[in-house]
Amino acid sequence: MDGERRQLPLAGKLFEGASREKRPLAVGDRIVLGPSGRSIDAVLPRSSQLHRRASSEGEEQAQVLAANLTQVLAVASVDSPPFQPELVDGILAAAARERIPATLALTKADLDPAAAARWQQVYAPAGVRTLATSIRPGHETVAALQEVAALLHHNRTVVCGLSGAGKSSLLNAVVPGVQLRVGDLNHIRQGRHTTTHTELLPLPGGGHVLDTPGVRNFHLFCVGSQELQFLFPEIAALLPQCEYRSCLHAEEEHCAVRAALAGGALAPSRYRSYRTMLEGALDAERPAGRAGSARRPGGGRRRPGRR
Ligand SMILES: Nc1nc2c(ncn2[C@@H]2O[C@H](COP(=O)(O)OP(=O)(O)OP(=O)(O)O)[C@@H](O)[C@H]2O)c(=O)[nH]1
Ligand SMILES: [Mg+2]
Ligand SMILES: [Zn+2]
Repeated sequence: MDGERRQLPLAGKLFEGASREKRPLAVGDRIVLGPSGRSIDAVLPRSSQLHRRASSEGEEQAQVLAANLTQVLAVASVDSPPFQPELVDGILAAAARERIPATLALTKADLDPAAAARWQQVYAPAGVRTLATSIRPGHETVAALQEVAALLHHNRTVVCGLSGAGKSSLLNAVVPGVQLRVGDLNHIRQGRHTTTHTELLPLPGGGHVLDTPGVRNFHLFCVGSQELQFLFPEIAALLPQCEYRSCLHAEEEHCAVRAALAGGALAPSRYRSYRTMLEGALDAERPAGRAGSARRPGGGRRRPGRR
């Protein structure tokens, strides 16, 4: 609303009908005002969204963290708190699914530069650009911080990661004129968030960045077991070499993905994340009350010309 802040109620009809979303409106949504201009009448279709499975009980619902994005910046510290591959891989997979380009900022590189370099090697085969950053006075990674600033320019970027990873600190360092509240580590160790709601910040040179409260997990919402591998580009690239066309790279024989893992060409953490997500997807595909009855990995047709 051209920088104007207004608090408006949502029209009742936005709550009607069967929605699989926890809330009808997300940060970054474009809206239509009612005739009086005093309520939100409709939410326009989204060009993209970053969403995860809501942690509520009952029917599976989606929680939309941000809408209408051109970019995702996953933020994970190399230490304090420790790097959590499954969380990062969840964010990257959710972005891949929406075809939103994603970058990974490895923050607090000053605490463990070697770990930052190791994680960069893990994500290079996945086609994910990684930037090792530090904002600690005297240890600033000037070039990488400039790259983050350039990345944000003219984009609509959501910044997402664990609480205490340094998301707000990173934005304070790269966005001129921004002074977001930053947490102290004791506070964070007690499980408290510093950023408590998503903040949509206009950038001086154009574009927006959305600073979000930390997430503890990032489970994908409704991803099919066959679709999942395509959210892990380095795994999908090996599929043509697996014996079975429908290989899920779990227990199947002559699987190129498991061979790459055994040979050290595939990062164990990436494969672990894939398997955890695969189990979740297979569980969701099982008819209720028939545990273990969904199609198990290993079925399906062999490729022509193979034994
Ligand atoms: N050593 C070091 N500490 C950092 C760095 N960046 C951030 N920190 C510290 O990490 C702590 C958490 O930073 P925040 O920016 O509040 O983290 P956040 O990800 O925004 O946390 P939430 O808002 O709770 O999600 C603060 O104590 C920062 O000083 C860094 O590059 N190096
Ligand atoms: Mg924050
Ligand atoms: Zn396979």
